[in-house]
Amino acid sequence: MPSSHLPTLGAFLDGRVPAGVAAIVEAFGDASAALRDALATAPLRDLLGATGETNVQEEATAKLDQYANDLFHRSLAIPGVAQLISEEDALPVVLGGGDYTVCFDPLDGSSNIGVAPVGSVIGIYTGFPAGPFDGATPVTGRQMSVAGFVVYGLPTVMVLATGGQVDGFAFDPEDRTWRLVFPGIRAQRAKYSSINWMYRDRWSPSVVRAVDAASHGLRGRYSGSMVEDVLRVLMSGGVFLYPEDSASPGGKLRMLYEICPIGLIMESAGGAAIDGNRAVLDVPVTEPHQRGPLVAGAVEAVERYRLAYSTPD
Ligand code: AFP
Repeated sequence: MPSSHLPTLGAFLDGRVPAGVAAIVEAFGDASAALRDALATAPLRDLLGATGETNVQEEATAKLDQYANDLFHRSLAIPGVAQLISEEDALPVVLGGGDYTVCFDPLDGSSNIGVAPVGSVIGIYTGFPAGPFDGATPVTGRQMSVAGFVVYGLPTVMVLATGGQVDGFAFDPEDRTWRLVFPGIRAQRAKYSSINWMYRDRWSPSVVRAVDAASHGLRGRYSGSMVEDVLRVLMSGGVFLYPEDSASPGGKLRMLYEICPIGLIMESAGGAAIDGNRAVLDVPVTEPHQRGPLVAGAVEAVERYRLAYSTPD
């Protein structure tokens, strides 16, 4: 059955966000659709494996990381975009005048390429100082007007936070459109806890206490792709946790293009997202690749984490 009865992404955005923002979201949608095709045929197109290079995060760059980064750069370099900040680039790429700074993770969950769903994440910010972002003037996630992520699963789903609301779209390969399929997503009561339990011996006593409190009575699910776990948290109820640990004392995930977009989506869906104490959207960011802890999901589970985390040892 054709999906033509369902609103398209363009129709949904029309009048809901400024035209400049709508153009960026549509460009993100187009690049994601093209990446979906590349992922679906990667073994046939010699797109699996590593490039032999490492990125600014000192991670081995997968061929698809590079492919995705080039694709998003080409698609997002449009009028109105002042600069692009990508997980794969050491420095922000300044494009010129414009109101928007677009931060993105072109391929989230690289360790799952070819074996499990991966994704892409975007945050559209306003009010960044001119020129390449160097943190002289801190920014926060509250400066985002739109945040979104795509999960390249079956179906391929895009989740968007616009104007304090969260909606889900599915990609229709027949007419290559994004269609509104999950309007007004609301965070549910927690059922699942998503965390890498293998790191337990790296956690401080307060993190151990807080993780146990947040996860109490929940079932475990962890994929290694933040976007897949967060989609489950949104659609089925739960909490996603990546706390600081002895290997990543400041946290592993990155603020501008992982943590803050998830924070805006979770808060807009009636959930919560903290760094252990405060909302991640209130954390000052002073570096393009600043890292931080993240606990995001159902309010009751996040609150259990915060209370246990702040209880003295
Ligand atoms: P990669 O994109 O480098 O694979 O990292 C994925 C990620 O940022 C996030 O998507 C996962 O939730 C998390 O890292 C997985 O990290 P661990 O392998 O340390 O559990």
